[in-house]
Order: sequence, then C-alpha cells, then structure tokens
Amino acid sequence: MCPARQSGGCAEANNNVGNSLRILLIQPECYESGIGFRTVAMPEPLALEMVAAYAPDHEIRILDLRIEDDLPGVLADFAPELVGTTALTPEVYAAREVLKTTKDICPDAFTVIGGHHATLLPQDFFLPQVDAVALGEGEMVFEQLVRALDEGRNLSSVPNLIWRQNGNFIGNKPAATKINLDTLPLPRHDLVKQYRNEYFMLFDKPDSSVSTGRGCPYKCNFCSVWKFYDGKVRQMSAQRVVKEILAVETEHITFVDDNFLLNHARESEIVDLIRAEGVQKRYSMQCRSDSIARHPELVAKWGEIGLYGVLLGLEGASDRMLNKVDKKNTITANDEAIRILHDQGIIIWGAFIVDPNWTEDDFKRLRDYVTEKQITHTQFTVLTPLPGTKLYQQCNKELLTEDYKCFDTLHSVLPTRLGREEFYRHFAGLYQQTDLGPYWDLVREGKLSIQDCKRGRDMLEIMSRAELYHCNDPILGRRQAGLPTSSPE
Ligand code: B12
Ligand code: SF4
Repeated sequence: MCPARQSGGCAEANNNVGNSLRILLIQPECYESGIGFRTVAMPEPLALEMVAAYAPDHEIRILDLRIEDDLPGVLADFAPELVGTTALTPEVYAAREVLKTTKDICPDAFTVIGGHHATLLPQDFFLPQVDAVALGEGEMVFEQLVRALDEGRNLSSVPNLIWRQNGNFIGNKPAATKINLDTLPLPRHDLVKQYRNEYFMLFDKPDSSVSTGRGCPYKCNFCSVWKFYDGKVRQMSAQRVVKEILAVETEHITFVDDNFLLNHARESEIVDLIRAEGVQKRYSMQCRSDSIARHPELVAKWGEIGLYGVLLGLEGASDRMLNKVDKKNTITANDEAIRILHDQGIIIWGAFIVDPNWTEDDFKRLRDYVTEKQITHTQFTVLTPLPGTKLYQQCNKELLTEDYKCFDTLHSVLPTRLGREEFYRHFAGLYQQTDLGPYWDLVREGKLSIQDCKRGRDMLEIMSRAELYHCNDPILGRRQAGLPTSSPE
C-alpha cells in the first residue's frame, strides 16, 4: 500500500472524508540575488493548474511560494497526502527545500516533482525527501499516479514515473501515446484566484497565461524545448484555443507557446473566431522573426484584435551569432520582423544572447544594433549550457560550476574572454542603454499605468548595476565569500 493511503497523510490534522486525496501543488520560490527575472515577469503556475485539472475528484490546492511564504503553516493546516512541485534549473534547490519541509512536517505525505529540470536530469532529485519524479508532460503521469495512490496500489503501472521502491529509484515504462491537446481538461485557473492580481508579464498586471501548443521544430543549441518534446510540435485547434481564452478572466493574456504564429492558417482562424465571439482582450506572445517576416498580414490581423507585445527571439546582431546558436534564421528576417512590428505599433520585447567569448567590439555591435533598430524593451541573457541542451553536451567540460543558482542565464558559467568584472560591466551596460521614452508615451496615451512604467524603470535600474552580478558568479562570488577559486579567470 502506498504511504499516502496507508497513514492518511499528515496524521493528526487528518480530517479526510469520503474517498478523495488531499493534494497540495507548490510553486517554489526562486532564490535570486538582487537581479533576476522576477522583476520582469511572474506568470501564474500554469503547469500545476494543468496537472491539477487531472484530479477533479480530489481536494486540491495550489500554494504559490513566490507570493505566500507560510509553507509549514499550510502543510500543518491542510495535511496533504500528496505533494507535488516543479522546477526550472535555477529553482532546483528551492524545490528540494519544499519537499524537505514537507517530509519534516508531513512525513507520510507522498512527494513528487515534475517539470523541465526533473525531466532532463531526474537524478538530481533522487533524495530522501522525494518519493517520485514525473517525467515529461504531467498529464500523462498525474492522473494515473493519483489513481494508484488513492487505491493504495503499487506504482509500477504509472507511465513516465521514476519512483522509490525498497530504497532504490526505478523507472517505469514511457507512455505509449502523446496526448491530443484538444482533449485536455481546462487548466484550473480557479485554484490561483487568490493570487491573480499579483501575476504579471512585463507591464501587464494582472495577467493570465494560455498555452496553445507544445514543442518546436527547430533545434537551437541553448534550448531544451525540442529535447523535452522530442522535436515534435502539437497544437490545439483554433476552436479549442478560443475556449481557453474564454476561460480566462483577465483583460491581458500571455500565450506561453514558444513559437506563436508558426502555423499561420491556425493562427489566422483563431483571430476570426475571437472576432466572431466578440472577445475584447489584449495579447502578448513569443515569436520567431521569420514567422513574422513571412506573414506581415497575420501580425496586422492580430494587431486589430489586441496584440500588443511580442517577445521576439532575435538572439543576435549578426548572422555569425545566429549561426553560433543554430537558430536557422537570419539578420534579414530579424530586421524585417522589427520593421513590421514597429509599423503595426506593437511593442517589441527583443531577446538577445550574449556569448561569454565576446570582446568589447561584440558588445558594441549589439549596443549599436539595439539603438539603430530602436528596440526599446530588451532582454539580454548569457549563453548558458542548460542541462539537456546541445550546448551542454558540447561544453560541459568547460563548466566553471555545477551550482544551479548560477544557471539563471544572467551569469556566465563558462570562462569569459574579457575579465569577469569587465564582462559584467559590459553586460549590465546593455540594460543601461534601454530607452523608456516610448513607455511614457503609452502612459500619456492611457495604455499603461504609471505604476507599471515605474516598475519597468526600477527593473532596468537594478539590471544595470554590474556589481549585483558578482554575487552569483561562479568565480567572483566565491572570491567575495573568501572561498578558494580553483579555475583561473
Ligand atoms: C513562461 C516561461 C517562463 C516564465 C516563468 C514560468 C514559470 N512558471 O516558472 C518566466 C518568464 C518568468 C521564465 C523565466 C525563466 N525561464 Co522560462 N519559460 C517559460 C516558457 C516559455 C513557458 C512555460 C510554460 O508555462 N509552459 C506551459 C506548461 C504547461 O508547461 P511546463 O511548465 O513544461 O509543464 C508541463 C510539464 O513540464 C509537467 N510538469 C511541470 N511541473 C510539474 C509538476 C508535477 C508535480 C508534475 C506531475 C508535472 C509537472 O507537466 C506540465 C503539463 O504538461 C518555457 C518554454 C516551454 N515551452 O515550456 C520557458 C522555459 C521553461 N524557461 C526556461 C528558462 C531557461 C528560464 C530562465 C532560467 C531563463 C530565461 N532566460 O528565461 C528563467 C528563470 C526563472 C526562474 N524562476 O528561475 C527554459 C527551462 C530550461 C530548464 N532546464 O529549466 C525553458 C524550457 C525555455 C527554453 N528555451 O529552454 N520562464
Ligand atoms: S529557442 Fe525557440 S526556435 Fe529555438 S528550439 Fe527553442 S523554442 Fe525552438
């Protein structure tokens, strides 16, 4: 019999009635050292809402530790029998801590971790506080895991699960088929209702996330998405996407798909259906520049129904840089997409990658490009070999650290060609250059609140301070802490 059913979870507080399990899903806090993505975006924990939708007959809660920090109190009060959490690579330590606290307070609760990092490097969670690791898309695991636990059955029939049996972690068979996304139950947005006003994406608050497809046909070397989804793409139908949109209460929606506008026929039909339904909302999305360059008419169509911001994976200011990351795209397409979005009055959130191998001239080239193209909102990240990526395979021998706190893409985990202080001075300088003028124009036009604009300004101010990058740097951080640094600078 499984631990959860055997003892009834957190024994003293157990007031379980009927036959349902008490399930707690937890979004961990991410430890950030002053700088980080927290100031730019804090979307809802959509992954947890999606797996929660697979346990409708159970008593289920979501705790978002980025907003509410009383984990011990919630554990003691709710007495969960099953606790699940998730982690991106920089969140690994926080997720381990969540499950450690769970076992300290509710030793009989069954604990499971899923998400990107756990799928790509499950062995990082073969720990005493972890009972199972869920691989890949949670829906394929969670429903059967909950059923097996509820019925007190052995877990060997649950696909995509690695679980502890007699002290050893053993892996079950993978699921035989992939899920048709149109058959998914709607995400349980209701479980985060109490946090809704805190969720934001860039300038938009409150925000809701909608996911309409999974996977990507490209194979950029820094990205783990195509590995996670085996290089395949699956999408919801246009009708189903509109159902997802109608289930959302906020005025602003972020499509979290990696490449929206990839399937222009579907994306065009979505607009037609949104119009037919009379939906009035504002949208942000992530796109590749070549999708936009190929279909300017589609951008215009989305602009008419409320497309307002695009996170554009520009990555570099030269074809050399795009080739270096296997982007299979060109500067010509980037330039064209920028022009189209500017013409349509759509805000560009331009995402660029900085190579640790860069010289001063490379930094200058990027600064000049951003100024010349008038990209007013920018995101600069350091090329980082995240677990599961092609880049990781190529250069894991050069890694200066295995400390996941440094893998936040704002630090270089590889040797830098410039001295490290100098590297961060130039890196922070990129953020310094951003021009907030157009955002104040939006405030004047009544499209942005003054608070949101100030939040953006404060974020830029923080990201522009070079010394803040030193603390989590694999070499400078150790030096600051008075620890020996084995690798030469
Ligand atoms: C939105 C987003 C964000 C949001 C936050 C997302 C969040 N809730 O934490 C923001 C903008 C803040 C963000 C930041 C970062 N992100 Co991000 N982000 C995404 C994006 C585009 C969509 C995520 C999403 O909502 N997907 C939809 C949900 C439903 O899918 P899912 O999260 O994978 O969940 C499914 C399964 O993983 C599984 N599952 C997940 N959790 C659990 C838990 C349990 C118990 C179970 C059973 C199953 C399960 O079931 C879910 C449903 O099938 C993804 C790309 C992608 N396609 O996933 C990148 C991605 C997740 N991000 C990534 C990265 C690298 C980052 C950053 C580190 C750096 C950066 N440059 O962006 C930062 C770090 C943030 C931090 N906290 O430290 C990488 C992850 C790599 C890795 N090894 O962790 C991805 C894959 C992008 C990429 N190109 O490689 N990100
Ligand atoms: S970075 Fe974007 S285009 Fe490249 S593989 Fe990842 S999701 Fe696909």
